[in-house]
Amino acid sequence: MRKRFFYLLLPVVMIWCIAGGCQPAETSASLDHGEVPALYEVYQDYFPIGAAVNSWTIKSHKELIEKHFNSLTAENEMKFESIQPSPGRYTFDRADAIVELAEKNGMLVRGHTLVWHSQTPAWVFRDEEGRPASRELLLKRMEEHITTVVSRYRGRVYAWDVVNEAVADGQGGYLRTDSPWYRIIGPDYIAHAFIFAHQADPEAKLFYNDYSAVDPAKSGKIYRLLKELLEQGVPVHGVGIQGHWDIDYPSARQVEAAIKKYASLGLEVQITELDISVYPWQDRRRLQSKPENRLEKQAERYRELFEVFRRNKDVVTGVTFWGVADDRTWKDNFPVRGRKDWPLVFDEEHRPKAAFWKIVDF
Ligand code: HAH
Repeated sequence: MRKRFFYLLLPVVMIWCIAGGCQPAETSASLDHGEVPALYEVYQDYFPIGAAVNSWTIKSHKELIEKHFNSLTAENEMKFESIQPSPGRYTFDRADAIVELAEKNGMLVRGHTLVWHSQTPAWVFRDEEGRPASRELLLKRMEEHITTVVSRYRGRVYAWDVVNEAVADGQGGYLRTDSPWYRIIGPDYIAHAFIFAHQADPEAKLFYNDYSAVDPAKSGKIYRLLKELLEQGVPVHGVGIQGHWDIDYPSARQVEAAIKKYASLGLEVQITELDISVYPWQDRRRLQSKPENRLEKQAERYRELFEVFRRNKDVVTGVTFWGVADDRTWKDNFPVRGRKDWPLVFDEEHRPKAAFWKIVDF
């Protein structure tokens, strides 16, 4: 009886197969490459591979996160406004959930970020009467915040972006003067932040993190800042090059030059927020559908950049993507609100993109 059923079904299956039904799904990944390797395993001999995650993606992108990454950064959940929204009220739940996911999977955690001009509540910079806080008050708040947060994650967060984006953009002066930290405390707020963090966790690696960190003008200023901090004996161990780049910019040579320049100070270098937009920076237009030609170009950019990272593995101690997959990325709102972008190496269906294969086939 069972045998007869088999013979009846056989021609049906054969016709279905000839018609293409038993071919693997039409993704470039499974057509060209078969098994998808775990990204972090491919880079085992180079550096940890990280992703920025948030309270939603640790659920919606759990499978990808657990398979491909061995380092996590909280996209927003460890920022000042998330952790201490009002004076003395610390809300660690969402940050804890990310750290717990990492620990469950034996992943590293990068802490992001302790002192930044953005995503910091207004109360931080005001006194009880609503007047601008004094230098003393703000330093006290900085110390308390850093001590509380860094101590809580001592031994669990291995590296901190202690200060984020303190240097002025290309045309501007040296340090960013529109930061309330700078305006109220003065330029030594940066050194203080590192010292407080080091006291709270002497084992943690402490980073200065910034964007445009491979531009000649800005990298000169970042280099100067780091050199001055080191000369003053401030505990700074590395520089985070954010890596919010695009299909035209910057060149691989420029990236390599900046890595070598920072490393010449004896610092570690990490790429902390990597994504490659399909839109050149000046371009504010919207693409309505997925731009296949630009995705090819993007894949090529990823290839040449990872070649640089691998070649400099003695100083490059981590590469983190700013997101997991193209269905959910901050670039969908930056710099043009509501404009779709496709900056990562996994697509909207969580499948590996051409860019993924370019960085694993070497
Ligand atoms: C980064 N800034 C921040 O470090 C990160 O915390 C945030 O989630 C996204 C990007 C990049 C940046 C910006 O916020 C504003 C202007 C230029 C670059």
